[in-house]
Amino acid sequence: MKIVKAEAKKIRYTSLMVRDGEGHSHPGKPHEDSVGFLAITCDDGTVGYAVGGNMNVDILNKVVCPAVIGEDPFMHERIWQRMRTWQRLHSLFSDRTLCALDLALWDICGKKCGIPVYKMLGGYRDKVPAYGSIMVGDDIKGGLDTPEAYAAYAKELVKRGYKAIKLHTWMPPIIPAPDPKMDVRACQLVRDAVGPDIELMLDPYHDYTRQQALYIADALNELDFLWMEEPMDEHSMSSYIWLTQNTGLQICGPETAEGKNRMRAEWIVNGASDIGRAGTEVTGGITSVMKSVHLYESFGMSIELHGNTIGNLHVLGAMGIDGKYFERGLLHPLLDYEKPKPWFKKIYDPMDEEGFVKIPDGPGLGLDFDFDYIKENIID
Ligand code: LLH
Ligand code: MG
Repeated sequence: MKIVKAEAKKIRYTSLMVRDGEGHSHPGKPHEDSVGFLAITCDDGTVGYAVGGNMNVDILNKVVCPAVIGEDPFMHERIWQRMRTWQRLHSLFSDRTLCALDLALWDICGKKCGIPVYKMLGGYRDKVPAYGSIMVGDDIKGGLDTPEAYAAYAKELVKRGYKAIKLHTWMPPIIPAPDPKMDVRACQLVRDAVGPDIELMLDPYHDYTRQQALYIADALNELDFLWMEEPMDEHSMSSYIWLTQNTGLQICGPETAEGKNRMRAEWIVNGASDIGRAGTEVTGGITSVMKSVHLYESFGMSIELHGNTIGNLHVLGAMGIDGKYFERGLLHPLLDYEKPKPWFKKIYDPMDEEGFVKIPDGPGLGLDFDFDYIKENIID
């Protein structure tokens, strides 16, 4: 089996999300936007797809797609390793772009074998509990503008079936300066609103000082939070070692630090977090996350995956270690998470009333595309 065609394009759509100056997403006025779409075709007609995830369409078409023509998609590890080394000098070739290639290749392999990707990886479970991941705070009336607004929304999420909730709190430019006290107040009110049986986590401003991070961690420990993630710049591993040693709260990470499984190995041997973290978009696809999963397992650690990606769902279905949750979100009172993006016929992560998401049962990634929409809205 050989790859005969590989091409990335963009799909036009109406977005309801805007990004602030620091890149955080919030609800906004409807406007035209586009999303990347990669299709890889084999000589027997099997096609693998990846969509979104901030893939760089230009790098895919100039660097990646020409390199995979003629390759056997089942020699997947070889392709991934080769592309990984190419990232060094192709400075715009991000892990998110590598992830798009990786997903399309896994999709092909699963489709060819007629089974879902999580079973190709070695299946462990067919559903996973989800947590509601609340969007970064804002200044929108009826949105997430106050600690009280978080508490009211958290109550709604519990009614919807969530057994665990994570807050992302306020960050510049929404507020002039990050505010640890406001973060703790929101966490306190959410704990009061949902009671002791809901698991809670916090992902605050990502550039606090050690003292600010410790103040929040100790307060959250009193509130019986499960973990805090990325309260400081992850390039300072020493700061994470210091925080992990000084607080009783579990620290989860690294999330955005570059270096895939190798950076995670450094964090493990240095004791820089209690819970590991990786994700298909931030660490270069399913292939990469599985390496981290096995790494954490070998050190007796659990790992929590970043983001609501289709790839993460399949990895979660193949994880025999304690990686408890699928991150469902980002959720916001003014947005309808249950509505599929226009290029899909249905969402891939519907959640039942008990708070579980079923792993799509394929074949391949099991994505249900609306090809009529895609055809009409593809940008050539
Ligand atoms: O900063 C943000 O907008 C969020 O933290 C976002 O990156 C989110 O995906 C995250 O970190 N989840 O864990
Ligand atoms: Mg995070």
